[in-house]
Amino acid sequence: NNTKDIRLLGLLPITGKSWIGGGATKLPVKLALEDIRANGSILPGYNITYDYIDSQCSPGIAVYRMFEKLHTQPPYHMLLGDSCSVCSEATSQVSHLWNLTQLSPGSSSPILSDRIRFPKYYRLAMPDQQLNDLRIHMMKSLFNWKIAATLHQALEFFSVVTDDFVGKASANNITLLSQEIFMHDPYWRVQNLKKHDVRIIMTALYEDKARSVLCAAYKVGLFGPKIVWVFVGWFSERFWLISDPLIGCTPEQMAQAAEGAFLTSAVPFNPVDEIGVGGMTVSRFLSRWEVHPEHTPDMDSFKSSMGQAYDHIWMSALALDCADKKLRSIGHLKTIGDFTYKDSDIGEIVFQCMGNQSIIGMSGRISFSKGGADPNKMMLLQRIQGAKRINLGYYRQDTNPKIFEWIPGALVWKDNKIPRDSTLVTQKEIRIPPALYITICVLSGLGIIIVFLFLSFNIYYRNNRFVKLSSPNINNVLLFGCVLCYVTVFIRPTGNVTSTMCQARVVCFCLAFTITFSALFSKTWRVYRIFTNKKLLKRTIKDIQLFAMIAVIVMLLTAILIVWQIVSPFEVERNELENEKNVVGNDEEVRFFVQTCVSKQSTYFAWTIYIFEGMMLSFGAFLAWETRHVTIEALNDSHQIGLCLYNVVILSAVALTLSLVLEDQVVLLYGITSGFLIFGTTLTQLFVFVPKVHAVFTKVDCTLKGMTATANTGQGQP
Ligand code: ABU
Repeated sequence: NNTKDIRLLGLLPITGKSWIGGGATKLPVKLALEDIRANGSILPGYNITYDYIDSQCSPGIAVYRMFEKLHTQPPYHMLLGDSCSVCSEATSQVSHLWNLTQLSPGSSSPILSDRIRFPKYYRLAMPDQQLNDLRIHMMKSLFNWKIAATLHQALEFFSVVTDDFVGKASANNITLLSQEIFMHDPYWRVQNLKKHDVRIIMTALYEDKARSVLCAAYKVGLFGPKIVWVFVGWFSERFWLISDPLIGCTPEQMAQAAEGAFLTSAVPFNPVDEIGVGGMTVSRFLSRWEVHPEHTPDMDSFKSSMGQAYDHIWMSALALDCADKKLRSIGHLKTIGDFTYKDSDIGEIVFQCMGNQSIIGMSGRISFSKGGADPNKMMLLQRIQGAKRINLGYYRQDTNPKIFEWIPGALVWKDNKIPRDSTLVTQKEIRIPPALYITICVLSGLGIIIVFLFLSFNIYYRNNRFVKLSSPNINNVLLFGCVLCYVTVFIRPTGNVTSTMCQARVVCFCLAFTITFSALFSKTWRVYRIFTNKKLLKRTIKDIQLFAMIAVIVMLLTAILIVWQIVSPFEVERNELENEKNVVGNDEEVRFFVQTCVSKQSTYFAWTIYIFEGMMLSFGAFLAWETRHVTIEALNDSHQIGLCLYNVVILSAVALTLSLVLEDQVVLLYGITSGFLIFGTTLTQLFVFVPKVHAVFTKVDCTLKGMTATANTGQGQP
């Protein structure tokens, strides 16, 4: 028996954590070997055999066990595997030193395309960075998502995939809110994603880490219909339900966290129902696999790897057959069966033959582009819906432009709502409600009518002795101040405000207050001057002097206001109201803001005005106190001034306190301050004018004869 063995060595991740589909690939390998042997035309005169090691998806173990095998005789003719990229990377950096060609059925790390680092390496899997095209298409064209985040395991494999996504995202105007990397426990990275309020998360990791991520997502609350996790589709069929006591989540919790996640992968089987190697269609292949006595239900978890596993045996047999024929055709002293690890020329021929293979496999049409094995495959989009993986559609790279073909009715959103890439925030300005504004304006208007009634009274009875004695001209100035007070409330503090309106409101109010009280106090000053200085009893203090006094006070105030607006003019500022949010509908939020008047130095100038007005009020209080015994009712307003002061101090104190407490409640604040202003102004004019009206209509005697004039000068009675 001269039959020589053609020996294939498989590197299978059978046990371990990251990906353990190697065991399940033994059955399609067996089917392929049977079919090749039965074919008869491939490697005639040779007996093709397959041996394997369990790499445990661990680079160290893969290299160690491969070395052990390669140091035993007879030599292997080709290395097959690993299906874990980390093992493929480690082994294929050295396997070429044995002059071995290495073919992996399932490694998908992009870096494996590097011919300098991995000189004799081929793979049937599409590199994962190509899946980014589908992910970008899904975001941009399918769901109109423009904001995402990335999370990847700290391995070169996943860093390169993520870098590729970052570049493509940037080119497509997709904003990445956060890019998280983790080595062992992803909890804090997931927590960080939650803090960034991300919705769409592109992951690049092994499936054991995917479980840790989903468990962390459950713990931090980053799951549910608003959250979209995107994983690779080469994970085992129900990867999220595989129990792992180390991660600390129940299957129910994992199911909740995984629900709605998307999965992207290359299409695992030939989408065309055509006869391929082995003389079978995909459906025939799958039915053979399913009914095989060695088939077990747990193999179904890795069904998507079965086509590639079958095909890679065929590819290796065909490449070795090609090399054997080539050796014979060039009259080489050796055949493929005589290969030793020192035969670099034979190794190179095998490598070239592999690169030239082209088959219709169970996983699709396979051929290697120049320089690598990166087939352009159709891609599959899946989603976890109802705790099952559902195929949603295919991304066709063979069309120009590339298109996505939906499987009708497959995609079912919760409540028929597509999740958003971020909360849809609508900004709404808080304005004074028309009803409140109109009410305030009507009340203010009524106040102005009262002002005009008192003005008419003053004019009509200007020759009445009582009215004459009460300084009607100064009273008219006071009434003018009251009108300005009423006008102030017409200028709204929020809603389409301009800096001019801001200025107008402050100027109007300050002038109103100053004119009203300076007019009131100027009259009292006249009484004070007359009754505290006996020489003046025979002299009159003319109205013009009082006007001058009012003018000086008003000019001083005006000077402060002018300097204020020069140094630090009012600007309209938009204030977001953090506590005022309304969550509505499908992840929509209404955030409220107010437009308010601000001046950077307002504290200093406001306090200057408070002190100025305070001094004026204090002086007025002093005059009222000093003239309290002057009982000429027509002449002396000291009692009314007392009431006005009491009124204004109480109202101002309450208004100031409320304005601090209700800083954000602009509407309430406007209502209260306007109410106080109208109330205070009305009371002031009523206090001042009602006694006069009453005196005129009841004909009070106001001749000097009937009067007692005493003033507390501190020197006893006059
Ligand atoms: N067949 C699973 C792919 C995983 C990897 O490339 O490591």
